[in-house]
Amino acid sequence: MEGIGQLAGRSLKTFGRRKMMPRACVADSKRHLRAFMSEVLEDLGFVTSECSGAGELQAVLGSELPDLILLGIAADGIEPGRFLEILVREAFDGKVLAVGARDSIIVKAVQQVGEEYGLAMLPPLTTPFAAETLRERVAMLLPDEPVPSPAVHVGEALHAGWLELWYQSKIEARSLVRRGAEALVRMRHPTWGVVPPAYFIPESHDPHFRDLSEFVIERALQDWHYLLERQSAVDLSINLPAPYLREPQAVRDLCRRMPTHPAFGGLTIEIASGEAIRDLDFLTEIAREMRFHNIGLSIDNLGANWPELMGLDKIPFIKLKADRQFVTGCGNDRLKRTVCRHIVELAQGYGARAVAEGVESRGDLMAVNELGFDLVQGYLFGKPMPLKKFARSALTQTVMERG
Ligand code: G
Ligand code: MN
Repeated sequence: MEGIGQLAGRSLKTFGRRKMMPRACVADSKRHLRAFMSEVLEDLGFVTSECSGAGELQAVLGSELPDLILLGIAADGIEPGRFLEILVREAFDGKVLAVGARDSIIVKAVQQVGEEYGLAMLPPLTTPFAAETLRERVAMLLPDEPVPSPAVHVGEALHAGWLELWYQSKIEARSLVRRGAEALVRMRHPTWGVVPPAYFIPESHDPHFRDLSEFVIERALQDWHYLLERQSAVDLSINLPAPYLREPQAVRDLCRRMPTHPAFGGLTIEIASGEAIRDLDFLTEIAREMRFHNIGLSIDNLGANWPELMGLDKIPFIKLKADRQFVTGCGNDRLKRTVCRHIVELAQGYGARAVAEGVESRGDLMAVNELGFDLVQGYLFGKPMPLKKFARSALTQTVMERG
């Protein structure tokens, strides 16, 4: 066991098993390079900050406490000599990763001087590099266990502006053309990094429950305009709890807020299957008004509870989405396939579209195509990603090679 004396000398952030997300500071004089490297590091699980020159370094070291500094090196970039001196003077005890051209003399010099100064220089990363190479280089800084659940209050997150919507494409099963995207709420917490909603969705009696739903609606509409400007109109789906729609004025407000822009193709509201089935009559009541405003309801995560939708005159949903538990791996699992088949049949019977979520492999895609799903969604086509990245990726990539 370690004695108190030894502990006292260590900073809390490195004590014992890592309890926090690692932090990285991306130092480069060019803004677009900083943005790119930050994005890669955030995908790896870092909380990032940026620094555009030696002059900012001291402040960043003091406020951000980075574990890693990515130092972009170019002839016309940051003055690496001054930069290293500041790191030494401030007794920086994290790692330094120099990034630069393969045969660059400056990169070699930085490496050598950094080592002589006693800084923990990682082997330099030469450009162009693959994200995987960067991951290997910084692997020792990543937590080896999933981050423990942060008790973050959603009210605090809303107030601090930590919430954002991430987007995952919805793809037409047969043509593999993108047909829309689902907006998923994420928290970008300054300590914990990106936190999925399981950790912060409030209980329905929590007063912030309503605020969170309103945030999702408001942001999705903002983002719709952003995507329209950057690339094209994207039909968005958002997730809302059924009890929110029962709030006075909620449905009317929602209808009133729909864009009047001619490119607006409609909004889908996904409602968790348990809630949706419990509230079927009410949803049927509001579905009509919503249809007039180009809002469609979808049942989300439908699974073994599919029989509860049998034998009805009609359902208020334009889409039925199969839970990924029954989609991922359904190619070689008859039970999963049976559930999926029933969901597709239900959808067809009610004139709704069947959506398969959790398509992770080509095998899954083949299976859901065979089953007759209309739309697919899943890691095979991309994980949910921040708005800007989503806007860029949709511009540069075709969804998948056809064939
Ligand atoms: O509950 P809802 O269906 O709205 O949430 C979708 C969640 O499923 C998102 O958090 C998303 O990250 C996750 N997801 C989407 N596609 C896949 C996939 O292919 N595999 C897995 N494991 N998760 C997925
Ligand atoms: Mn959903």
